[in-house]
Amino acid sequence: MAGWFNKLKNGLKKSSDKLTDSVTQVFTHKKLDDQTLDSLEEVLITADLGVSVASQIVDQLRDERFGKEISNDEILTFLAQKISEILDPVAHKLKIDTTKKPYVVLMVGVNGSGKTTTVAKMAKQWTDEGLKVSIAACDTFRAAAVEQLEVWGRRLDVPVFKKELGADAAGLAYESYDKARKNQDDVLLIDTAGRLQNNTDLMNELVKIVRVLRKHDADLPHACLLVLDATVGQNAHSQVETFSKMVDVTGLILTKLDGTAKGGVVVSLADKFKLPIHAIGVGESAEDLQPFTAKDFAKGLVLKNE
Ligand SMILES: Nc1nc2c(ncn2[C@@H]2O[C@H](COP(=O)(O)OP(=O)(O)OP(=O)(O)O)[C@@H](O)[C@H]2O)c(=O)[nH]1
Ligand SMILES: [Mg+2]
Repeated sequence: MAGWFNKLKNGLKKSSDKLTDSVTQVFTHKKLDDQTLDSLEEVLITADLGVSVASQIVDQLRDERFGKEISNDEILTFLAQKISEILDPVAHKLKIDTTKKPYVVLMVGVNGSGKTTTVAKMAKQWTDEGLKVSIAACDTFRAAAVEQLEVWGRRLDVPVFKKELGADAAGLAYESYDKARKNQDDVLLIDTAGRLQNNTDLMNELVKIVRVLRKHDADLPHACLLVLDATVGQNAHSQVETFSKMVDVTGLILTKLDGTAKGGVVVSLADKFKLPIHAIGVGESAEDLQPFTAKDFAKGLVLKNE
């Protein structure tokens, strides 16, 4: 766990440096006055925490400490605490109901957000935990996506269901469920093609995948995870809105937190949508996908040293 915290901390370095450096510039042995609070609010908005979170935090700080001296460390500790409180209600590891056989997890998101990589990482982690996993390679647009999953499938000894390029993704999802059920698999992970929010055809295809899966069972998919690339910052909000209109998004996965100064977006997403955040990615290898924990993330985002 200590190893993971360091990895998280290193991954969040860009976000954390940006935030702590700006906070430090605002608070240098100053009494907490209106001007300082305004500057802090601006810093938090610039760090992608969003207007609502920024004003909540500043209001609470005003209530508790207005007119008093406050040190840089105190302010950072206060921030970490408040951020942790906002994140805590949404930090849930995805719980697989192993009575389902298979528990169906549908992965959705815009192009390049990290769906296929995340499918591979989750397949590895669940296989390591002793679960029987299979994968439906329903991105039938890109041969590379299928190949990427087949490499993992061979490595993990996990079946990868596929069809020819250009095949109907919904049909493949439907048949994959049948196969996974016959195999008595614990989990069926369904990868899908990337689709931009404004691509109506592709968005409709996603709706079709869900509709066709539900011919098996109205509860399907058991989880629909929206994979968001944290480097897009506030654009992630419109991705949640658009995808939620088309399918019942049950949870979020945030990737590429290692390559961005926009890690604060996780806090604004948690505050606005209250959707569970199941895991975060801070790198490309399997162990770089980890359950999301509020306290660790808040500390990683705000505090320079443990
Ligand atoms: N640094 C970093 N890179 C990541 C992370 N997750 C995914 N990537 C990289 O992001 C790129 C895109 O990942 P994919 O998994 O192919 O994304 P996708 O959503 O399947 O893309 P499409 O199928 O084209 O929509 C790859 O180069 C991944 O290695 C992460 O947490 N950190
Ligand atoms: Mg993909």
